[in-house]
Amino acid sequence: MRTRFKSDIPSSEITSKELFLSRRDFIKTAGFMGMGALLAACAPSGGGGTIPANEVPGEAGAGPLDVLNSFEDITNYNNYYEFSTDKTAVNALSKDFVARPWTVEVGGLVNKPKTYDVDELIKKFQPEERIYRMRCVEAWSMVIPWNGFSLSKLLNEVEPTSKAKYVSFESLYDTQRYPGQKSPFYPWPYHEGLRLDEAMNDLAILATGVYGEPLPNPNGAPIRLVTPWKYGIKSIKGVIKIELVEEQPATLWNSIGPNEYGFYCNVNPNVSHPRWTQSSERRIGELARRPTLMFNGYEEQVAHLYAGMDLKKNY
Ligand SMILES: Nc1nc2c(c(=O)[nH]1)N[C@H]1C(S)=C(S)[C@@H](COP(=O)(O)O)O[C@H]1N2
Ligand SMILES: [Mo]
Repeated sequence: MRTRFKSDIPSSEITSKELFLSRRDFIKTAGFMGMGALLAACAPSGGGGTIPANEVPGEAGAGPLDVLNSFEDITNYNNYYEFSTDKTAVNALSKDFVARPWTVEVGGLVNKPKTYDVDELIKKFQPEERIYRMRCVEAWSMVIPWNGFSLSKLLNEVEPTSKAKYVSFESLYDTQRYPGQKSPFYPWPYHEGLRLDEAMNDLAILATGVYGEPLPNPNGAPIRLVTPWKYGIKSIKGVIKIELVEEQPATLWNSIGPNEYGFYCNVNPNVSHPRWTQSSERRIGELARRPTLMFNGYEEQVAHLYAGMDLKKNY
């Protein structure tokens, strides 16, 4: 079990020694919990969720406590339409998916385009642990200990040209391996996009693992994007292609429902989805709803990216 830990919460945000110490305790516990969750494969759902992950100082000083979700939670309640639109069916339907060999093509407006084998990426960029909140646009959330590396490391390697303004991501298209891609209702393959400065923010990672295990099939094996300040929709799974482009790229959800899903998809409790509120959420494993935080609680790290923008228009 790995012991290295890199938190998404910078030490500058840690407001007291007490909080720092509780986080240090958590760091030790996290490794243990990871192991426990993996060994206790038949633990009830939510069984891993008893250890405080981190306390995020909110506007009033302290937000609600975050608790790490169990491996079972994280791999049994998944949006992955390539397999199914039923979140509880994805695990079983993805059981036989073979995620290797797998290549990721990185190109477009770059000086050094290259197609990487996924294991080459893992070796080269040395995934670290990143514990992030994941907030789905459907208003449920989890806390997930990813293993991954900053997307910026890969982008720097291929050297975007001065013309590159956006990053476009594409998932695998393979109707033999993804039964859900037989559905004519979605413009496959799944595609997503970020502005280049968003993509370069250190919080944006390519995840290749969960709880120190290779990325499970329901979570987008072998490699997926994670942008924790945005709705989960943006965190595209099963990535095969990353392209630097000049114009804002189309995204699957924006092309299906432009009035419901914008390009940005930043978590924003003040901007409702046309059909439901985004001001609160259901954390998997908890009974009461909790308030949704601006930028999912990562305001300090990302708010500057949107300075001067009307976040109601650019939803
Ligand atoms: N390729 C692909 N990526 C995807 C999706 C999908 O259906 N296909 N669903 C998205 C949505 S809506 C969410 S909430 C997250 C869920 O990630 P998780 O199952 O690892 O929690 O994946 C995102 N990435
Ligand atoms: Mo989602």
